Amino acid sequence: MLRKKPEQIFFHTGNEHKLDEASQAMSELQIKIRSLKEISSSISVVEPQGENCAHVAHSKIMQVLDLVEDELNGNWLMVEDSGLFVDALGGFPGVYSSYVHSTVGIEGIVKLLEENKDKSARYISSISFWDGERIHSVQGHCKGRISLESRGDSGFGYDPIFIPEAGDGRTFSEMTLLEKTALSHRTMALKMMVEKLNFPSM
Ligand code: ITT
Repeated sequence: MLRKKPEQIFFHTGNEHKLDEASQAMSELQIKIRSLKEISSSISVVEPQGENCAHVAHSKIMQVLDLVEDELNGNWLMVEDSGLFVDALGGFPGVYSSYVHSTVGIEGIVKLLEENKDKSARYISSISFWDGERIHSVQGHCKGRISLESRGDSGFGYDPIFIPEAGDGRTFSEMTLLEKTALSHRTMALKMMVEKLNFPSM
Protein backbone atom coordinates (compact mmCIF):
# COMPACT_ATOMS: atom_id res chain seq x y z
CA MET A 1 0.00 0.00 0.00
CA LEU A 2 1.39 3.43 -0.98
CA ARG A 3 1.33 5.93 1.89
CA LYS A 4 0.65 9.61 1.51
CA LYS A 5 3.96 11.42 1.86
CA PRO A 6 4.16 14.25 4.39
CA GLU A 7 4.52 17.83 3.11
CA GLN A 8 6.94 18.71 5.85
CA ILE A 9 8.98 17.09 8.60
CA PHE A 10 10.18 18.92 11.70
CA PHE A 11 13.82 18.18 12.52
CA HIS A 12 15.07 18.61 16.08
CA THR A 13 18.75 19.48 15.78
CA GLY A 14 21.13 22.17 16.92
CA ASN A 15 23.28 21.60 13.84
CA GLU A 16 22.41 23.86 10.88
CA HIS A 17 24.51 21.74 8.49
CA LYS A 18 22.39 18.67 9.23
CA LEU A 19 19.31 20.73 8.53
CA ASP A 20 20.68 21.96 5.18
CA GLU A 21 21.76 18.47 4.11
CA ALA A 22 18.42 16.87 5.02
CA SER A 23 16.58 19.70 3.22
CA GLN A 24 18.68 19.16 0.11
CA ALA A 25 18.17 15.38 0.21
CA MET A 26 14.39 15.64 0.61
CA SER A 27 13.89 18.45 -1.91
CA GLU A 28 13.56 15.93 -4.76
CA LEU A 29 10.49 14.57 -3.03
CA GLN A 30 9.10 18.04 -2.35
CA ILE A 31 9.18 17.35 1.38
CA LYS A 32 10.16 20.43 3.34
CA ILE A 33 12.49 19.93 6.29
CA ARG A 34 11.80 22.54 8.96
CA SER A 35 13.66 23.21 12.16
CA LEU A 36 11.64 22.26 15.24
CA LYS A 37 12.83 25.59 16.68
CA GLU A 38 10.19 27.23 14.44
CA ILE A 39 7.43 25.87 16.66
CA SER A 40 9.22 25.24 19.94
CA SER A 41 12.30 27.24 20.77
CA SER A 42 13.59 25.90 24.08
CA ILE A 43 13.73 22.12 23.99
CA SER A 44 16.58 20.56 25.84
CA VAL A 45 17.27 16.85 25.72
CA VAL A 46 19.87 14.74 27.48
CA GLU A 47 22.00 12.73 25.06
CA PRO A 48 22.76 9.36 26.64
CA GLN A 49 26.36 8.24 26.17
CA GLY A 50 27.42 4.78 25.07
CA GLU A 51 25.69 1.98 23.14
CA ASN A 52 25.22 3.14 19.53
CA CYS A 53 23.76 5.92 17.38
CA ALA A 54 20.41 4.12 17.06
CA HIS A 55 20.06 3.99 20.83
CA VAL A 56 20.92 7.68 21.19
CA ALA A 57 18.49 8.72 18.41
CA HIS A 58 15.69 6.69 19.96
CA SER A 59 16.26 8.22 23.37
CA LYS A 60 16.29 11.72 21.83
CA ILE A 61 12.99 11.29 19.96
CA MET A 62 11.23 9.90 23.04
CA GLN A 63 12.30 12.95 25.03
CA VAL A 64 11.39 15.45 22.29
CA LEU A 65 7.99 13.84 21.63
CA ASP A 66 7.19 14.00 25.31
CA LEU A 67 7.72 17.76 25.16
CA VAL A 68 6.17 18.71 21.80
CA GLU A 69 3.69 16.07 20.64
CA ASP A 70 0.73 18.45 21.15
CA GLU A 71 2.41 21.30 19.26
CA LEU A 72 3.18 19.05 16.28
CA ASN A 73 -0.49 18.90 15.25
CA GLY A 74 0.03 15.55 13.55
CA ASN A 75 3.17 16.69 11.68
CA TRP A 76 6.13 14.38 11.39
CA LEU A 77 9.20 14.77 13.59
CA MET A 78 12.76 13.48 13.15
CA VAL A 79 16.00 13.44 15.12
CA GLU A 80 19.38 12.12 14.10
CA ASP A 81 22.46 10.83 15.85
CA SER A 82 25.54 10.33 13.74
CA GLY A 83 29.26 9.79 14.01
CA LEU A 84 32.55 8.85 12.41
CA PHE A 85 33.71 5.27 13.00
CA VAL A 86 37.39 4.62 12.26
CA ASP A 87 38.21 0.92 11.74
CA ALA A 88 41.82 0.99 13.00
CA LEU A 89 40.61 2.72 16.19
CA GLY A 90 37.96 0.09 16.93
CA GLY A 91 35.16 2.42 15.79
CA PHE A 92 36.37 5.48 17.76
CA PRO A 93 35.23 8.29 17.95
CA GLY A 94 31.80 6.76 17.10
CA VAL A 95 29.10 7.93 19.48
CA TYR A 96 31.64 10.34 21.01
CA SER A 97 32.25 12.10 17.67
CA SER A 98 30.79 15.44 18.67
CA TYR A 99 32.73 15.56 21.96
CA VAL A 100 35.99 14.39 20.39
CA HIS A 101 35.61 16.95 17.61
CA SER A 102 35.17 19.76 20.12
CA THR A 103 38.14 18.63 22.24
CA VAL A 104 41.04 17.09 20.29
CA GLY A 105 39.49 17.91 16.90
CA ILE A 106 40.36 16.40 13.56
CA GLU A 107 44.07 16.87 14.33
CA GLY A 108 43.66 14.41 17.22
CA ILE A 109 42.18 11.76 14.92
CA VAL A 110 44.89 12.36 12.30
CA LYS A 111 47.61 11.91 14.98
CA LEU A 112 46.13 8.62 16.10
CA LEU A 113 46.17 7.35 12.52
CA GLU A 114 49.53 8.68 11.31
CA GLU A 115 51.40 5.43 11.88
CA ASN A 116 48.56 3.19 10.84
CA LYS A 117 48.29 1.77 7.33
CA ASP A 118 44.57 1.17 7.60
CA LYS A 119 42.78 4.49 7.12
CA SER A 120 39.31 3.04 6.46
CA ALA A 121 36.36 4.62 8.21
CA ARG A 122 32.63 5.16 7.86
CA TYR A 123 30.05 7.68 8.82
CA ILE A 124 26.83 6.36 10.32
CA SER A 125 23.56 8.25 10.57
CA SER A 126 20.71 6.92 12.70
CA ILE A 127 17.41 8.66 12.24
CA SER A 128 14.37 8.17 14.44
CA PHE A 129 11.14 9.64 13.19
CA TRP A 130 7.56 10.00 14.29
CA ASP A 131 4.85 9.77 11.62
CA GLY A 132 2.04 11.05 13.82
CA GLU A 133 1.32 7.53 15.05
CA ARG A 134 4.52 5.56 15.51
CA ILE A 135 8.27 5.89 15.91
CA HIS A 136 10.44 4.33 13.17
CA SER A 137 14.22 3.95 13.05
CA VAL A 138 16.54 3.79 10.05
CA GLN A 139 20.30 3.87 9.55
CA GLY A 140 22.55 4.98 6.69
CA HIS A 141 26.28 4.39 6.14
CA CYS A 142 28.94 6.05 4.04
CA LYS A 143 32.22 4.16 3.62
CA GLY A 144 35.45 6.02 3.06
CA ARG A 145 38.96 6.70 4.33
CA ILE A 146 40.74 9.30 6.41
CA SER A 147 43.04 11.79 4.72
CA LEU A 148 46.03 12.84 6.84
CA GLU A 149 45.84 16.22 5.16
CA SER A 150 42.83 18.42 5.93
CA ARG A 151 41.30 19.72 2.66
CA GLY A 152 38.38 21.99 1.74
CA ASP A 153 36.13 24.37 3.66
CA SER A 154 32.55 23.25 3.16
CA GLY A 155 30.57 20.77 5.27
CA PHE A 156 31.29 20.39 8.98
CA GLY A 157 32.83 18.11 11.61
CA TYR A 158 35.24 15.58 10.15
CA ASP A 159 34.44 16.41 6.50
CA PRO A 160 37.88 18.00 5.78
CA ILE A 161 39.53 14.58 6.39
CA PHE A 162 36.83 12.23 5.11
CA ILE A 163 37.19 10.86 1.55
CA PRO A 164 34.06 8.92 0.54
CA GLU A 165 34.74 5.63 -1.24
CA ALA A 166 32.11 6.35 -3.91
CA GLY A 167 33.62 9.76 -4.72
CA ASP A 168 36.53 10.94 -6.87
CA GLY A 169 39.20 11.33 -4.18
CA ARG A 170 38.04 14.70 -2.85
CA THR A 171 37.11 15.07 0.81
CA PHE A 172 33.50 15.92 1.67
CA SER A 173 34.70 19.45 2.48
CA GLU A 174 35.91 19.86 -1.10
CA MET A 175 32.44 19.05 -2.44
CA THR A 176 29.35 21.16 -2.90
CA LEU A 177 26.30 20.51 -0.72
CA LEU A 178 24.69 18.74 -3.69
CA GLU A 179 27.72 16.47 -4.21
CA LYS A 180 28.01 15.54 -0.53
CA THR A 181 24.27 14.92 -0.31
CA ALA A 182 24.43 12.48 -3.23
CA LEU A 183 26.82 10.24 -1.24
CA SER A 184 26.24 10.89 2.43
CA HIS A 185 25.16 8.58 5.25
CA ARG A 186 22.41 11.10 6.09
CA THR A 187 20.88 10.81 2.60
CA MET A 188 21.16 7.00 2.78
CA ALA A 189 19.22 7.01 6.08
CA LEU A 190 16.58 9.33 4.60
CA LYS A 191 16.27 7.01 1.59
CA MET A 192 15.70 4.13 3.99
CA MET A 193 12.98 6.17 5.64
CA VAL A 194 11.28 6.74 2.28
CA GLU A 195 11.54 3.02 1.42
CA LYS A 196 10.33 1.90 4.81
CA LEU A 197 7.21 3.99 4.60
CA ASN A 198 6.59 3.05 1.00
CA PHE A 199 5.78 6.39 -0.52
CA PRO A 200 6.97 7.43 -4.01
CA SER A 201 10.77 7.08 -3.96
CA MET A 202 13.68 9.58 -4.27
P1 ITT B 1 22.39 17.43 17.04
O1 ITT B 1 21.88 18.68 17.67
O2 ITT B 1 21.55 16.94 15.90
O3 ITT B 1 22.64 16.33 18.06
P2 ITT B 1 25.29 17.33 16.69
O4 ITT B 1 26.23 18.04 15.76
O5 ITT B 1 25.56 17.45 18.16
O6 ITT B 1 23.79 17.84 16.36
P3 ITT B 1 25.52 14.46 16.88
O7 ITT B 1 25.28 14.46 18.34
O8 ITT B 1 24.77 13.48 16.03
O9 ITT B 1 25.22 15.87 16.22
O10 ITT B 1 27.08 14.32 16.66
C1 ITT B 1 27.55 13.94 15.45
C2 ITT B 1 28.98 14.38 15.27
O11 ITT B 1 29.58 13.48 14.34
C3 ITT B 1 29.05 15.76 14.63
O12 ITT B 1 29.14 16.80 15.57
C4 ITT B 1 30.30 15.64 13.76
O13 ITT B 1 31.44 15.87 14.53
C5 ITT B 1 30.26 14.16 13.33
N1 ITT B 1 29.51 14.01 12.07
C6 ITT B 1 28.33 13.37 11.88
N2 ITT B 1 27.92 13.47 10.60
C7 ITT B 1 28.85 14.22 9.98
C8 ITT B 1 28.97 14.70 8.67
O14 ITT B 1 28.05 14.49 7.74
N3 ITT B 1 30.04 15.43 8.38
C9 ITT B 1 30.98 15.67 9.31
N4 ITT B 1 30.94 15.28 10.57
C10 ITT B 1 29.87 14.55 10.92
